[in-house]
Amino acid sequence: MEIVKAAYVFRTEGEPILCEEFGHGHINSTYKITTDAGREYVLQKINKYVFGNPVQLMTNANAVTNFIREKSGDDRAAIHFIPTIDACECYCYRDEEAEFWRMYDYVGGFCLDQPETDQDFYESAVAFGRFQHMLADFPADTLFETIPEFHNTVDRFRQLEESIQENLMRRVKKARPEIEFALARKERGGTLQRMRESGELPLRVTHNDTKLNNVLLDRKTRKALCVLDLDTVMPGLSVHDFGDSIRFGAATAAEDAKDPSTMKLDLHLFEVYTRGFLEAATALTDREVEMLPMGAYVMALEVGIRFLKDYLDGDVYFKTKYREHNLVRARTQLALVADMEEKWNDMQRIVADVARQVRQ
Ligand code: GN1
Ligand code: MG
Repeated sequence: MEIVKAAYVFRTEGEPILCEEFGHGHINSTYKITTDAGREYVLQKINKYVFGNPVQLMTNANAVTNFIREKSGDDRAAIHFIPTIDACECYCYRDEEAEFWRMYDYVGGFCLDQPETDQDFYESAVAFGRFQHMLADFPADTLFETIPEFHNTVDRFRQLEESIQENLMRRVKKARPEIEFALARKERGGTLQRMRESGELPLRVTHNDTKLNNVLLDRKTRKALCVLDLDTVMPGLSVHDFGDSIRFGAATAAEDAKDPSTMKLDLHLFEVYTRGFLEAATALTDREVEMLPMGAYVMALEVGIRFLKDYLDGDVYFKTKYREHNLVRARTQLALVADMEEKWNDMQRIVADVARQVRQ
């Protein structure tokens, strides 16, 4: 494809000669740029609709990556943003259409949508657990809230109800079973938000998009190199970070699998992840550990209702490939919620057992 113009405003080593679409995130547009010096970079256009303030987003991302690199003394422990030619302080470029771009080093490695082996998933748990651990003494209150109320599930339900009322696209009828299923779980869905407000769960620096495909793995060793996608780094709850990983990676089907009956929680992978996460994130409180299963449950429910709301609104937030894509995603995610309800006692037992083995 033609080289995206923004590729030329960053201080790359060599001139851009190749531009390819890259990855399959739902939010930003991503390209891989190769230069005549043989260097490779990732170039991204930040989605303005989702992120109202890209400068704040980049300020967070820079602060966190610098902190991790300095603390670990390991240059590869976090991604490197590339400065712009005009040396913008926040390492981003605003083009004439007021679109924001950023670039970072492509360090090789690969990301997985589904774990191929237990070890892959374990590695991602260690990566996100380590992220949590490394940032335990980062001043969380200095970070911007890039998407206000991002994991406020109580507010997510309010927004869903608003969309049902508006019924903008006349899609409510079609989504009736999913709507009923979701609304019946509104009270339980608010559990963590209430614990956050009461201070029962501490505020942490969280990643907020801890899917397996946001962990970069080394091609040879398959060990975690670093975590990617720092757009949603903000103050939040550790159990949300844990939960997002589970709902995505310990699931037996893809997020948009068309047959919801194929979507289950894999208890074995749940245990694998719990182990890696608790081994690395040693500073969690007992209450946080106890609420890990609730983190998984609430995250599946929350993303389920976000897909559902977006379907009702006419697919304005998540990129879709076909008309019912968001409804399919919602249905499949809610099937995972139902399966977690079946497996609730097992989830709690596993967390308690692993915690006993790992935490002294
Ligand atoms: C979005 O674009 P991606 O896949 O990194 C979304 C997440 C959802 C996810 C669902 C900023 O992430 O919250 O869990 O889709 N990111 C944002 O697949 O809304
Ligand atoms: Mg993301």
